Amino acid sequence: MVDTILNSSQITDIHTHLFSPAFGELLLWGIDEVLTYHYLVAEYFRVSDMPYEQFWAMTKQQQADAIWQTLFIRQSPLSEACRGVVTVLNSLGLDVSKRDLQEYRAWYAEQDVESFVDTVFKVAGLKSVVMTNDPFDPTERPVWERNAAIDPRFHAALRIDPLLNDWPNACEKLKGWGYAADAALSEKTQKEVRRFLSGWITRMKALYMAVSLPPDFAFPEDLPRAKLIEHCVLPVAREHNLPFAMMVGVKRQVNPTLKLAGDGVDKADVGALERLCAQFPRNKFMATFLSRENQHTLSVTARKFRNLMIFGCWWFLNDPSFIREITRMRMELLGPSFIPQHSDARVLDQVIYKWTHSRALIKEVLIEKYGDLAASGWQVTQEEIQRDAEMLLGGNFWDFLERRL
Ligand code: HDL
Ligand code: ZN
Repeated sequence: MVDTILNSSQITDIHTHLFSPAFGELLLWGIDEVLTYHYLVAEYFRVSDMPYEQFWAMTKQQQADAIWQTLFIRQSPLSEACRGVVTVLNSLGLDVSKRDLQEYRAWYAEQDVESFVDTVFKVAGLKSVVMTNDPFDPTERPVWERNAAIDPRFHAALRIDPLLNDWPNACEKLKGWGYAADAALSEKTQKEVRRFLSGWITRMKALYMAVSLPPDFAFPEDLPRAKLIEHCVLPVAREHNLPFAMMVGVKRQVNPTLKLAGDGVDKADVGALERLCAQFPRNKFMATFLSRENQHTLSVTARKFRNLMIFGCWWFLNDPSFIREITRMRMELLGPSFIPQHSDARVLDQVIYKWTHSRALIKEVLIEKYGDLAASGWQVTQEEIQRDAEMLLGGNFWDFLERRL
């Protein structure tokens, strides 16, 4: 019964890097994009001595060929990212026993993006996804400015890394867009930043504001970031009643030659989040941490603050061994009052594997926990399982957006 319900419940994928077809080339899809996902690029360079610049000079297809030969033919695709490619191909009805990349390319060549979106949402069991939308991105910004028609299954999240993590440059950009901003972050500038944020939330119909933060993120801290969070982000979040999502622990560009694949991880201070939740009880916070070592503290912190919704097994934690461990721990500490997963998909096809794999693991934990209850005479009903599944796979997110603290 749990199996059927978990497999049939529709998902809201609360953090992705996907774009609706209206964003044109920003929407990545197809086998060559799947194979050149930065997770696979990092794994490719572990076993290839090809000079970095030679790889980056190749076409997308040549890069995909190199990755296919190296990670799928010369060795078994045993990593989670490689396994994911196999799951995608198999779920789309392609014959993986043939290991014939040309045949897969030929199949993809017959697909069109609009119907492929429908196919992928259906196969992955998605109701909707939340994009990552950056008004500082020169490719994305014009799409918003021309009010393009966006597929209603694709919701927006206002991503503000440049504003918070690179204030001097962001300040110059704001000035160029007509905001009266000064690097000293005067009261007047704070007001202008609030106007900027509020305007983009309205334009995008953003469901939340998000930022990724380094392992040494602190609050309070004597940096523009803390001032911007306290005097700009949080007041605007309260005004629009939307959460501020913090994704903490990424060490950007530990190996810049890997480009997007060059980021690393380190343990961060959950205390910064704890102090924000305590100091701003009327703000709603979403949080995910990148380091496995932070997960228990994060779950305990979520027990202390009803204005904190923790989510996902992010990036280097989006692997079965960690998803199992973290979801079990969260269920034991929080009951079903958390968001177990987001896909973080960059390529549309990936939601198929990221959700096929995670659904199975969430199901496994639920079966175990329902079994524990049954051992004490508490037999869950089909309706109760359906309710719990819907909470975990999207309901908790939408309810948290509605809550007014
Ligand atoms: O900052 C983020 O949102 C991360 O998810 C990065 O985009 C990262 O490159 C990624 O795609 N992780 O899965
Ligand atoms: Zn992401």
